[in-house]
This record gives sequence, structure tokens and C-alpha cells, in this order.
Amino acid sequence: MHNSDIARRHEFAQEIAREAGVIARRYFGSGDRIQATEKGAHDLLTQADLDIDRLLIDRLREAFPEDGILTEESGGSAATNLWVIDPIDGTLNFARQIPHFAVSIAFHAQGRTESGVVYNPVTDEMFAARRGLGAFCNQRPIRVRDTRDATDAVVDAGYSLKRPVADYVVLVGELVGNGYGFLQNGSAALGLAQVACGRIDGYCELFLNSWDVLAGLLLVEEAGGWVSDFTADGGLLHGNPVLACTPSIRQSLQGLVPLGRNEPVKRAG
Ligand code: LIP
Repeated sequence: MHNSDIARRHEFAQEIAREAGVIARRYFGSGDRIQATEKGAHDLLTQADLDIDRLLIDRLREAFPEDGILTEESGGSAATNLWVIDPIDGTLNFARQIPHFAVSIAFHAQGRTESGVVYNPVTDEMFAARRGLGAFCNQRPIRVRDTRDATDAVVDAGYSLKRPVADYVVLVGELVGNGYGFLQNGSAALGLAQVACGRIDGYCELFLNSWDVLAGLLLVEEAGGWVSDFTADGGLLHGNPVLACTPSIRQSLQGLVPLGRNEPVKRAG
């Protein structure tokens, strides 16, 4: 795909992410309790998810009818040129009026993510990256943090019920036991954006879907960070564990976070 075609898609992604943010803020700021249905334990669906999903699909089909679309709420299939979208990443936070959620839009072409956009409508922070051209927050360049070691690091460890709870408990115990600060903020997309801009030092989760992470992983790569190969072994359609961090703690975290889909949680020696 030509550079100009990718550039048009990157600008369009930011435009429709803002439009989606208007919808999210309308629900979020309404003051009414946000109604949610449970897709599973701690896995919620709100009308805002559905409204934003519809908006993004309609706008993309109109602008780029030849592209494929894969979203958390509507599904989809692989395509050479594919949009991978989470209309609201951090839905549990959104439903509970916690201002830590984002619209995540990635454009994946010929087997690699070319454009990533993560937009927090409450803070009005547009995190955006094109492959090879750097990462930005509201058009200001961002870089991962220059972290000394584990005792200087904070890692957001997401909690996915798609792996046994015991695995998560072991993972958190290993992080804290090896000196890492730990938090679980509830949005992979925003957690990855925070790694990219140096607010935290790493993001990991034992299982996620491509719509949660593809945009954020490109942000981290383009901000000078290290990321696991999420699309390996069918990860684009079937999901995978994820690890992204500033380079100085990569080896240490790789010793703690299993990156194979069914790999057991490791216990450092
Ligand atoms: C969420 C992820 C988060 C994970 C949650 C959930 P959603 O995505 O961003 O990292 O821990 O279980 O999957 O469901 O809010 O789009």
C-alpha cells in the first residue's frame, strides 16, 4: 500500500476517534448510571460500545470500502488491509464512571500494523503513531521512560478471565516479588499508551485480543519501547499474551511473563 494511502487512513482514524469520543462523553457525562449487560464475568457491554462500533464501521465502509474491518463487538475476519477496533477499551471503567477508557483503532496492512490511534475522550488525549514516523500525544512526540531497573519500574498487569485466576495471582506475585510496582488500571489500550509516553514502564496481560492491543503496541514501538510479537501463531484472530515495556527491563519481564498462548506462568529462579 502506498505511503499516501496509509497517511490518509491515519488522519481519518484520528478524525473518527474524536467523533466516537463525542458519543462516549455524552453517555459518560450524563450523570445517569450507565447501563451494562454482562458478556461474562467483569466483561461488560454498554449501549455506547454498540453506538460507537456502528459509527466507526459506517464511516470506514464509506471511506475505504475495500478494507476489511474487525471489531470487538461485531467480529470480522482477516484481510490484507484490515481495521482492528475496540470501540471502548476499558468498558468496566466506563460503566463505573472511571475516566480511564479509550477508543482504539489500528490499521493492519500486509501483516503489520501501520497506524495506531488510542483516544481518551475524558482527558482529550489523542495518542497516535504511524510505523517508522514516531509516536505522539496531541501531536507532541512521546518516548518510553528511561527506567533504571525493576525497583524503579511500575507495571500495569491486566487481568483477563481467559486464563486461570491462579496464573494471574502467580504473575502479580512474581512482579512484586522481583521489586516491580504493580497496578491494574483496566484498559490495555491506555496502559500501552502510558508505557509509550513514559508514565509507566511496562504493560502485560496473560491473554488479550488484537482489538485491545494492536494500536497501543505500535505506540510503544514507535516511542522506543520493546513489544512482544502479538500476531505470532494466529494472534491477530485468536489473541495472545502481551508484553510491552521500556527496553531496560525487557529481559527481566520476559523471565516473568509467558508469551506463548498456553505457556504456564514462570517463576523466576
Ligand atoms: C479490557 C482490556 C483489559 C482487560 C479487560 C478487558 P474491554 O477490554 O482492555 O486490559 O484486562 O479484561 O478485556 O473489554 O474493556 O474492551
